[in-house]
Amino acid sequence: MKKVILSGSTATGDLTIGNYIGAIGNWKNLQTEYDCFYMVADLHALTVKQDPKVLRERRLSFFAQYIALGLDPEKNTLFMQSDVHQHAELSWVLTCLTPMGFLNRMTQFKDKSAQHAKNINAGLYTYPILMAADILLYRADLVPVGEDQKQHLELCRDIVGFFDHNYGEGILKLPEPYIGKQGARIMSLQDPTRKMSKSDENPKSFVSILDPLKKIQKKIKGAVTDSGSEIIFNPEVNPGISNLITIYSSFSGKAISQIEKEYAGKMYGHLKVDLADLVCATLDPVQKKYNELMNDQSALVQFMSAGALAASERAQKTLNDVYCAVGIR
Ligand code: ATP
Ligand code: LTN
Repeated sequence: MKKVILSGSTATGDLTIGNYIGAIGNWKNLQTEYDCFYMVADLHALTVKQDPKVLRERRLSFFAQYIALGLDPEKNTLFMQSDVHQHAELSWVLTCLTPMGFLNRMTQFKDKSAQHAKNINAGLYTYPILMAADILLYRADLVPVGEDQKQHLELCRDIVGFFDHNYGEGILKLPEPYIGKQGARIMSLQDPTRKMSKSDENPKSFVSILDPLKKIQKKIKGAVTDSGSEIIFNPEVNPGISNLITIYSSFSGKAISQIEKEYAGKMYGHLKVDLADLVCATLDPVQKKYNELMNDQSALVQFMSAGALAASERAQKTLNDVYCAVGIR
């Protein structure tokens, strides 16, 4: 039996090279060795204000972006979170087990509530519990995420502990994080001390995988770099150029030390030009594939319903066990 993997990305904005390097690139490498469930977290998107029309269109677009980035719907179960009603149901049971004190520690809540000061809704606060339900429904062994999600995964593990203590062990599976070795955290191109985020209000801070290639060139060449001039990886001292080196290393497969050697004595501008070309060359076929998929949406819709069916079958088994354990079946 293959081990089970579950992961997802929130349906906000368009996927960025940060999401690709920190998450989806790794997911792709796992698709033959593991039984993988990858979802578009559209329920999670509701924690921040959404235009219903835009969100409706983005659901399909996100699904197409997953496939265009190399997730094979024949090898993985790709699905939309809201198509599987069990997520919201398990989330409620777990909400009733989770102490508020645990949620108070979540640093992402602090960041996001500062960012969305006019809309600090309860969903933004309880969102890590929905994320725990996402994972636990599939009895996932491993959860590949970027470093920013490690704390949420710890909370998920704590919730399993509470559940075991109250209702007995073996009903929920304790998941492990799976953090890719390299480029786990890509930083904003405008403020390299903050992570690159697809919902950042400054579009110059991220490269979206669907950005026109000319725009990508501009964004990378306009990335904020440090006052020094040497191309040396040291995020504490040179966060800007170190971030570009990390991106270069992830897209080229070259070690950071190798890149430092190749650019010894060269200017920041040299690296930026080469990096912009490399990112464009990588994303060009992705964009072509994306356009193909969006031009024939019937295939997308078919993949989506097949994914929903397979996912809900597995999810329902766990939900039944949980409902029995807590006494409502
Ligand atoms: P949002 O701006 O809506 O919070 P996001 O860009 O932070 O979105 P998520 O949907 O929260 O992206 O995350 C999807 C996956 O991408 C997660 O596994 C997350 O760890 C990873 N990820 C997000 N941002 C980065 C980043 N800058 N570097 C590396 N990995 C990232
Ligand atoms: N919270 C995640 C997206 C997400 C997720 C998940 C990741 C939702 N549910 C389950 C892994 C497992 C984020 O990256 N913001």
